Amino acid sequence: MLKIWGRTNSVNVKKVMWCADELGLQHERTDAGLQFGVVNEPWYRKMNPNGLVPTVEDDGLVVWESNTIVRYLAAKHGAGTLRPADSGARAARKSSGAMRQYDCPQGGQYGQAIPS
Ligand SMILES: N[C@@H](CCC(=O)N[C@@H](CS)C(=O)NCC(=O)O)C(=O)O
Repeated sequence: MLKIWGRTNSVNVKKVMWCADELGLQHERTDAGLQFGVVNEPWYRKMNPNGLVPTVEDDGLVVWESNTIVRYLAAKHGAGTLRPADSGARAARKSSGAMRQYDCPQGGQYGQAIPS
């Protein structure tokens, strides 16, 4: 089952939860970040070296950076819905910024490469 780490009052975590719900994916979420801690635990830092939320684990694959997670889930589960079959429509969606990143002010960013 898809595992999500992150507190629900984080917009970046909400984005991933929205995506999982839209795709009808069963998932298990664990509070992490701010008052919940967790993000500075060595095992968490091994998954997400930025020490931020969200992070997900899916069948052994760890993915972090909310937009990367959304693109990964859409690519895996969203054919014809969140991932349009037509490459032109996909390009238009990217151009529109529909999945544009929301960066929290404290966020240090560097991403992972997941083919779209
Ligand atoms: N670019 C990152 C930003 C992640 C980020 O800044 N997350 C914030 C919450 S919105 C965070 O982890 N803050 C520290 C904390 O909650 O402990 C992403 O999109 O995932």
